[in-house]
Amino acid sequence: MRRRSFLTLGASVPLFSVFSSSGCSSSDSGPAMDSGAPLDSSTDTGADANVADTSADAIAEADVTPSLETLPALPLLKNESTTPGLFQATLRAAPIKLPFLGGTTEFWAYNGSVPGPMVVVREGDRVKIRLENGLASQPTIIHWHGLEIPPDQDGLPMSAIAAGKTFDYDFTIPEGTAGTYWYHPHPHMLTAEQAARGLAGVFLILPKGADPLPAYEEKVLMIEDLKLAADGSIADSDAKDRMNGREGNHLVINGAEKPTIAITAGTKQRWRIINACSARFFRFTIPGHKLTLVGTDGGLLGAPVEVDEVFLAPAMRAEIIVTGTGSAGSRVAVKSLSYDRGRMIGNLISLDTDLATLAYRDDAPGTSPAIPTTLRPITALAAGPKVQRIEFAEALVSGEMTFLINGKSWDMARIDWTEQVGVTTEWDVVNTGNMDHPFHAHGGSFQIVSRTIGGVTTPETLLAWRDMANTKSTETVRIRMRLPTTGLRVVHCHILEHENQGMMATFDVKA
Ligand SMILES: [Cu+2]
Repeated sequence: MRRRSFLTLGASVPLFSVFSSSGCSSSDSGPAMDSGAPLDSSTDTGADANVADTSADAIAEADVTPSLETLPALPLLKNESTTPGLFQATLRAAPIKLPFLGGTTEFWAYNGSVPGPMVVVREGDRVKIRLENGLASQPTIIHWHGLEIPPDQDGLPMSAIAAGKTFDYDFTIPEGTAGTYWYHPHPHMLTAEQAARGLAGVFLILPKGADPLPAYEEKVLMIEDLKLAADGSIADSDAKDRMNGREGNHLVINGAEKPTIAITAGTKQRWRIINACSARFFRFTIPGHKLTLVGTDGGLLGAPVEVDEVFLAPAMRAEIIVTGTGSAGSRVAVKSLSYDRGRMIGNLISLDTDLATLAYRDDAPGTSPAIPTTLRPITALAAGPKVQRIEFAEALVSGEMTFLINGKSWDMARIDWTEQVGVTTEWDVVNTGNMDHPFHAHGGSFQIVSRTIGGVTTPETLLAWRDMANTKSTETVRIRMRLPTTGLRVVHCHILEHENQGMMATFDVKA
């Protein structure tokens, strides 16, 4: 089986890649996802049935570009069920030592892999995943970021389990929610540390019916930000990290630093990009290439939009079509452009950064089907019966910076406001602070209606399902959200250090 040779090859070229401890074992890794074929169903339990056979390609690339690593495939979380429509698996969070940057780093990982294994399920599937907390002493819980599932399955801090305990998730994937999601820990005041130490993974929902997009070659790009100390260990967060949000010294995609992504001239590829960083804001672009935005946090758009760049605040996702307009054998940097996210300790301006290399294969140019002009219907939500104000603030309290929502630090025992199930709610997310705060709501998807800054209101022109909305200093973002289930939900800033320090609020969705 050639996938094994690919992973073995990867392990023998230890440049920057983080590998699964079980990476050479085909039984654990499942089908490779750096795929030359479209993704296939979760309910397929045959480990090899959908193996994307790009290993020969990977070997050729490694031969010609020894200084850059091919984008690693994400391991798949293997479905242990043989029942159609049921996905059953275990995720164990535990410390593990993995080779990285020529040394060894202790990560905290799901099933020994950084990023964690990718979950691939289908709309309508029942998902039964057991979480085992193998961490030495901390409680943990998994939040399925963006999934529209009941509050007791959502992984709220209130659901955290102690070290050594297990939590059995059991939920059904709602129809109409196909898209690119992810999972990460959410225990009170410990989310930032656990994510920084490696606990996060991709969660893909495939459509139940036919995919509106043709079967382009697919890539999943999980961008993470690792901060290593001089000895190769994951660095502890310092005061600056807690104030600004933690930025690391190694941006990695699927565990590889500045990997090479192969494309055949003339063809199109579908990229699913996940910003899993705590405080990195990307203006994702490929110079000389038009990108086609086809999806956001909550799945496909109504129609594709041609763009020069894609903005990804922390926790945001995008699906784009990359059209290989370059020539065979050429290479171009995949970049993030400079971005100013305000002021806290210093001015928070990131410079142009190379994220990866798009490398055109030497083979003969190919072709791909055209991108459909429409993808799926999205109906704009109507205005709600009230407008709830949700205000992000930074405040000095007793000489210490605190991060607040509506003037309060999160309290697990407090309900901050109520909503009514089945009624669209309208929220004004107001940023009175000095820096960007990326807003996240649990429990489903919302639509951005408008943005107001400097007294000027700009209607949002892109009708899209999201669970993230970035707010800039002094900006108000109006959103509308559907609330399909009752129970407690939270909203918070997705700079995880801010969430840790209280920038979170609880609302109760009443029957
Ligand atoms: Cu924040």
